[in-house]
Amino acid sequence: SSTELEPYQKDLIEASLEAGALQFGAFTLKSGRISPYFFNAGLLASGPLLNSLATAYAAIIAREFTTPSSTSSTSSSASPVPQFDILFGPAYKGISLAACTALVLHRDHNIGIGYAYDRKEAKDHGEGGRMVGTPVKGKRVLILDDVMTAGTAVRGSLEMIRKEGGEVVGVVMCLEREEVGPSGASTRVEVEKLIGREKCFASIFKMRDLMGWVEKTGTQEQVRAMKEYWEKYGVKE
Ligand code: OMP
Repeated sequence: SSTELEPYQKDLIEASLEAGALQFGAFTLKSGRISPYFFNAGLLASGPLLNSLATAYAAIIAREFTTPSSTSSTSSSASPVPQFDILFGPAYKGISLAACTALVLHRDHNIGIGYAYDRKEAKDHGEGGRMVGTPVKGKRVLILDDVMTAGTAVRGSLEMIRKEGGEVVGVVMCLEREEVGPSGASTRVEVEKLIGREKCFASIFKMRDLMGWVEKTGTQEQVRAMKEYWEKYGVKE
């Protein structure tokens, strides 16, 4: 049932294992669920690892959130037009990821966009406020974060951006765990409804990609634990 991994997905999964960012065992999640795997993007903390990660985010964004340039075909340097103005990377882990991805989008895809992030604690002096970076007011914003499980973090970002007058047009994650929320509905579908757009969610890899990888390279026990978790919390679609 699992599909073949793209080379960039396989590379990132292998690099994550080597860095200890992807682990198999028993982990209690923010949602209280006990998971047989955990992805800690905070451990992808070196120049080469950030390069792999930001390159993968940028490739997904260029594929999913841009429109081909409409300039005349005589222009050979026509670049794709982004469907958003600002990348928003929530504190803390999203900050460096959004910054690096904005840089790679510019350097490798000729896509120039701003980036922004929030403070965990509001500042009451200087420029004040909770947001840092390019102001989101009146702008189209793409949320970029590490992992989505039950969608709590994404909902928080969505609310914050809207409060600041920005329009959220999509979400891009490194890992989509493809789980159901408390209501039993797919978290991704619920988030897409909240945003009000179809197919506005993209990720570098998903639970099912990881499952396929474990089936090929993992132990029988790992495969069993992943399947059991999937039966319990995986989306039914
Ligand atoms: P939700 O807010 O439930 O979507 O969970 C996403 C957050 O959980 C991430 O931003 C992480 O802080 C954390 N998390 C991971 O980093 N890796 C995982 O594999 C699972 C989680 C998690 O706790 O669900």
